[in-house]
Amino acid sequence: MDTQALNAAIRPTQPIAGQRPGTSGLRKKVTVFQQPPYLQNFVQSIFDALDGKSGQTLVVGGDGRFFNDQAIQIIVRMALANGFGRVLVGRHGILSTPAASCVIRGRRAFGGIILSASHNPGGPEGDFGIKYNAGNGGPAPEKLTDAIYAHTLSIQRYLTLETPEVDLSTLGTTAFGPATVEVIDPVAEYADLMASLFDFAALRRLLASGFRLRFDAMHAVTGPYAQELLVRRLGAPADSMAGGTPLPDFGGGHPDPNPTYAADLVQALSGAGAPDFGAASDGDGDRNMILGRDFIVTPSDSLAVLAANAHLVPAYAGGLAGVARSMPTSMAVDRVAQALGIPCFETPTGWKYFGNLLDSGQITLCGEESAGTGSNHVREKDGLWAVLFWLSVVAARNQSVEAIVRDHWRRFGRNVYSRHDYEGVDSAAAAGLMTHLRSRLASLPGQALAGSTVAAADDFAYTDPVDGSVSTGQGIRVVLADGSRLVFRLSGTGTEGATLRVYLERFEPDAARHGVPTQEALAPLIDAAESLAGIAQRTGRSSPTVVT
Ligand code: G16
Repeated sequence: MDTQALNAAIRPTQPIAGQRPGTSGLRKKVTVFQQPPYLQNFVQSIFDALDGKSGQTLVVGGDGRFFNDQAIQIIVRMALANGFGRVLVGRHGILSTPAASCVIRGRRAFGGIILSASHNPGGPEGDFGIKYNAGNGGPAPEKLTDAIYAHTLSIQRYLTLETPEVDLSTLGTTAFGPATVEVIDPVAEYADLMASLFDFAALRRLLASGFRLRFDAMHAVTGPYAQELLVRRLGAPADSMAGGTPLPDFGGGHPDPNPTYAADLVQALSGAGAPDFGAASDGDGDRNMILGRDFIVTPSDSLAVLAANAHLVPAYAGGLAGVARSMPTSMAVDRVAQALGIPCFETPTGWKYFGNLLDSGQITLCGEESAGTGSNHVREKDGLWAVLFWLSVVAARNQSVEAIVRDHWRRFGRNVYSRHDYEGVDSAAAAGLMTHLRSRLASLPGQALAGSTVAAADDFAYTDPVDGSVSTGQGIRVVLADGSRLVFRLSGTGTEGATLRVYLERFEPDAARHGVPTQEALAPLIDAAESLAGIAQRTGRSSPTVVT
């Protein structure tokens, strides 16, 4: 064990405007975080909002994007100066978001700081982000993020150590006075957790049978995790991996696993000679995309299929306590829950809203339309977990991805679903559009829309069933009598202007119509969204930036 002195110092500072955490922590351009004391102020505000941290363990890690290494150095020294007794850091400052959650829980840490802007681009001109996860391993609840924000408005000083950089390249422990910094293997504990959930022998047999997979890590954090799990432990050939080397700028790409930004993977899965299974994960490893040959699984369908097949996975063979989805996620999983006779909860967008339901044992699986699926094994959505789950279902059912989804639709009906994103919209125009929609809500019920009538329209509000906390203004929801839905909300994760998201959903019970192309099946709803919100006129956009 190396030993260094604990030379704490108090540095004066003052509030910086605009440090309000969004859907998933604070996200801004790298150039903003690089200007001292922007990062320092937010980190100190986190620590000031935490009671009882003295002598406790803090986990620190990030997705390896540009500025990750420098930010980690700043945070580790501040954590020590603020009285944490032990800081656990992934080697080179790397931890995927689900791995960080796994380590917080496994080591019974007080909490953790995760550095990532998720699926947003990286590099010197890209995005950066920071969030605090509590001792349950999950994103800080709204009460805590509100308290952190309040501290950013009154901060006057931050605490740090006057020490040289901490060596984060070597596994092991360094003492700083009474405290320690331990550099840990970022992959091992997470990989062991996965091995405890799934039947790895069955997965090895699948991969030895000639079944071919392609995993695209998009030059982001999951490269080493996928290498360990898919290649080393499960025996997939090394060339099953694409984008497996993590790069600080993600190779100039946009590490968002959707058909637009993972177009290479979609292409690789096309045609007769394509692999049987494709998957990708995002910047910090919590999102996933699943593909079969010539077939893309939508995230909402993925959640429903996993819930319907959970009994095939050892960790869930005993049954699911319940499931949950974010409000804009399609209602496909609701149908599965009904068939299984288990509760289905509808929460606001943001993984933090699943925390209490998972902690109280009311749900086992949960997911979101934004390419996130997860379970009670950690308190974050988990990209590689979803890949292993899907492979387990394929192995147990001995069917292709496409056959599994089509069978699912035949059994439960198909919730035809799409999200239209208008990115980089003028913020005032986007806010005006939402205000306009809110002003129309009361008059909508009973009106004819998209070949049906409006049954209900509201601005979604949620009361947490565990602690009673109320979250309002979570998105405009228009529900039609035929079960179709239109949802409008503004993204909480963008860093430039506003992103308007329009979510479109229509239930199709008739199997003969399950093959109708999605945008065609949704055309009346797409028109209705335009007529309700006046998107083109208010934003100047005649078509969405991204359609998923
Ligand atoms: C974050 C949250 C997710 C949420 C998503 C929504 O994802 O962790 O729970 O669904 O934001 O994003 P938006 O507000 O842009 O619709 P991530 O992967 O960015 O951390």
